[in-house]
Formats: sequence, structure tokens, C-alpha cells
Amino acid sequence: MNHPYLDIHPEVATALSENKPVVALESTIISHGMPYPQNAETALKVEQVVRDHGAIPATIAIIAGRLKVGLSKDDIDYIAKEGHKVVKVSRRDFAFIVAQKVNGATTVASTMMIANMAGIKVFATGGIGGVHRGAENSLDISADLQELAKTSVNVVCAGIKSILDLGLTLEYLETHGVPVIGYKTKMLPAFYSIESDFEVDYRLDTPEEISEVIKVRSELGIEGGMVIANPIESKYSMPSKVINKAIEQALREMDEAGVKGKASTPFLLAKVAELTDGNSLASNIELVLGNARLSAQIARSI
Ligand code: PSU
Ligand code: MN
Repeated sequence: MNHPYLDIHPEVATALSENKPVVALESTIISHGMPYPQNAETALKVEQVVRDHGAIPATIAIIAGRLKVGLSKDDIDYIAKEGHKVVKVSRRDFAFIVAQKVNGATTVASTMMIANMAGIKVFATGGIGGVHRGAENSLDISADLQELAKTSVNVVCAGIKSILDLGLTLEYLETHGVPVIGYKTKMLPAFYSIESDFEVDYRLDTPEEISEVIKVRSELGIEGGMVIANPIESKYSMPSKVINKAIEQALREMDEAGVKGKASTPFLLAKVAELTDGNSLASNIELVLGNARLSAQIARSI
């Protein structure tokens, strides 16, 4: 699709025009989700996994105000090194970063917006934003959820991270008509861990079944995306006791430090990694790779 602000990488543009499978990837996970150099290494590995499974990767970011769909290795390395110096861009921030012609790392919400402009239907990430614990007071609810309600891009993630309130996130998604599919599972995966106390709406066992629902939704004219929850491979899953203990402490430290708003998720991810001696980061990397694989398979099946 042509748009005055959009720069689609030639390889991605060719794939889209030939109806070949393309998988969108976000950039906040690079700048704010992981430390350097693991962030750059993971971003490149994720692209390779998408290729190995027969699709073209399109990592999305805003560079000097241009909406980039498909980044070069240098672009990825730049965002990875700059880290928090790159602005974390959600729907609210989007137009400002473009107007000011600066760099922005796209969250799930803004990556969906740009993927949709480019005509990409499948998007792989680690975790989506959600309803934060304590949201009944803070009202901290990620813009990712509203984006899923209105933008027709399907997001493969590792379930709902337990730094969030899983139950409230599921309720919010239901209210806004966003289905949560469990890939080969009826239990909602909790990001670092395959298990939680919640269930997904529908269990589907093959990429073909998922792409069939994507097709039917589109034919029915149902707007919005779906959450495809793909559990982390069990050998990398962290015991929920261990991870939840780290999360509880990270939440306490966040309160003490007075961190809130868009700084919350990056703070919690880094703190949990520190408290688990890097084990959560290792799991985080593996689950993203798993999501890249499933996304490529779904994109091919569409
Ligand atoms: N969860 C992760 N890693 C991440 C994010 C979430 O495990 O990097 C990022 C994604 O870009 C997501 C964003 O869209 O955090 C959500 O931030 P917020 O809650 O401020 O909307
Ligand atoms: Mn928030």
C-alpha cells in the first residue's frame, strides 16, 4: 500500500505484492524490552526464524519520522544501542514522532497500526500490554488492548504476562470483542510460564485452523485483531512460584521508585530479569523465537 509516510523495504513490498507471507515485528521489545546486546541479537534471530519458516520478516519502527516496514541490520542495531533514548511510541504518541521527524520504537499498538497500513495481517511479539495489577486505582490499561479491538492485525504472543492482571485483561478483551486463542492449549499461558489460573477462549491446534478463523472474520467484516497465545516451550518455562515471587518484588520496587505510566512495563521487565539472575531474559528470548515460528506458519497458511 502506498502512503506518503510509509517506507516499505523492497523485499517486503515484493512479498506483499506477490501475496507471499509476511510477518510484522515490533521495535519497543528491542529498545525497551531487553538490554543490549541481547536485544539486537534476538531481533536478528527472530527475523531469521521467520525466514527459516518460509515468511518475510518486517520489523517496524519510526526512523526520522518515516514509518519503516522492514529494517536493515544497521537500523536494528541502532535502535538496540539507543535503547531508552528512542521514544516508546504508542497510538497517543504516533503523530508527534512523525511530525517531529524523530526516531520511535513501536509498541504492539503502533506496530499494528503501521502493519495495517502496509497490509500485513500477522504480527509476532513477546508479550502484549494489558490491564495492570492495581488498575482499579491507577487505570493503567495498555493502549494495545484498544488497538486489538479496532485494527485487523493478529498478534502472536506468549499469553499475558503476570506483571499484569490476567483476569482483568481477559475481561477487557472480551468486552471489546477480542478473542484469545490458545495454541495447543486451553490454559492461558503467562508469558515466562506455560501455566496460569485462567483459560483461553478457544483452543486451536494448527496454524491452518487459526488462519481459517482470520479469513472468516475478514469475510464477516469483523474488525479488530485476535490474540494468539503460544505457550513458551516447556523446557524454557519458568516455575510460576519463582517468577511470581520476582514479579511481586518488582512491583513493590516499582511503587517505591514511583515509576508509572509508559515506564512501568520496561521497568518491570528489567527488574524481573535482574531478580531472576537473567533467567527471565533467557525465557523471554526463547518465547519470542517460538512466536516468530508460529507467526510464519500462520502467515503462510493465509
Ligand atoms: N511486554 C514484554 N516486552 C515488551 C513489551 C511488553 O514482555 O517489550 C512492550 C510492547 O511493545 C508492548 C508495550 O506493546 O510494552 C506495552 O507497553 P504499555 O503497557 O505502556 O502500553
Ligand atoms: Mn500503561
